[in-house]
Amino acid sequence: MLRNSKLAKILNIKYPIFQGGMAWVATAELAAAVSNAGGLGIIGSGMMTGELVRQEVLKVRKLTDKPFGVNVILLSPFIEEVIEVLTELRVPVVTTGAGNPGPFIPKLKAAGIKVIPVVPSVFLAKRLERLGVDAVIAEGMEAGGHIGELTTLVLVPQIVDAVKIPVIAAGGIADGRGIAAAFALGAAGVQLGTRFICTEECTVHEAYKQAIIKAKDRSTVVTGMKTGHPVRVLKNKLSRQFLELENSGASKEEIENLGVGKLRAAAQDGDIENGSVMAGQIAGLVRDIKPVQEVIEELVLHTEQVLANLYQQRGQ
Ligand code: TUI
Repeated sequence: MLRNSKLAKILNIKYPIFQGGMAWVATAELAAAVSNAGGLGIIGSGMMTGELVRQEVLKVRKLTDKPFGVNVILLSPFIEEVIEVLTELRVPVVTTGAGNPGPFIPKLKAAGIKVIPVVPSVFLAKRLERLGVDAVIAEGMEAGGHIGELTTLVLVPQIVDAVKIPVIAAGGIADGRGIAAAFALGAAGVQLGTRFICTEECTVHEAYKQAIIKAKDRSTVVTGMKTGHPVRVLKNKLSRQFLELENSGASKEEIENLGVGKLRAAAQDGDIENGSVMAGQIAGLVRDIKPVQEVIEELVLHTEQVLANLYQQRGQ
């Protein structure tokens, strides 16, 4: 499954393991390390300008000759110019988040780019399949950052049944058990975010990594439920301020303003009390910081062990 994956073959990678394209966190260094280790490294372009995205793509190309991806956030004010740059540079894969990428699909496909959007529902998965995307990432609300409503366990099999293109499972996966479970649900691959933050090659501030290492099962919370932009973060002073403001009946604008610049504060400056420390519910399972290559090798071996044990335990 991991070693003879059809999806991996289509993408010209070794294992169908994607690294989530996390804004401010997934830089060229992390993406290149994941691609060099046989997965699909993905640059998180977040709210970058076209020019900054160009520099990051040129950097990743210096660090690896393997395929890589760039994630774009459809809420970005620079989305048009970013798509322009990615088309010009003919990056191998574009993943999308936080919206419907429909209008950009023809342009990206015409440049020979594989388009793989994150979808939070069966409806959007079917619609984007009709528009010609190559695969979809079904991301459950266990994930960190901007999320949908459904959990991975219910979302993945429903999307698998609704489309013919490959489905990549995301949200709540950080080890071989999670990967084996995703395959059991019919996924062709997996995407992990939180696990890859705690790697040596990830350039995020050390305090951000330590906050994830310290996290337990109930350490995350969802803010922004009332603004229509729900975001999962580690509980801290900022998340408490968010929830207070939301419960006080403040306007959408006031609530959104509280978030401005806060991901950068956490990721770059290491302000893990007043910054937005986006992480998934699986943070409690992440206990160490290791080189990317070790993480990927361990994931592959662990998945194979879990699957083999499942067969041996038949009849239990
Ligand atoms: O996109 C993510 N995770 C993110 S985006 C993000 S935004 C950001 N915030 C502050 C600074 C920098 C960046 C943080 N984390 N995950 C993928 C994802 N996409 N989750 C949910 C969705 C989604 C939601 C609605 C995808 C499509 C969608 O469509 C609605 C529609 O318009 O049909």
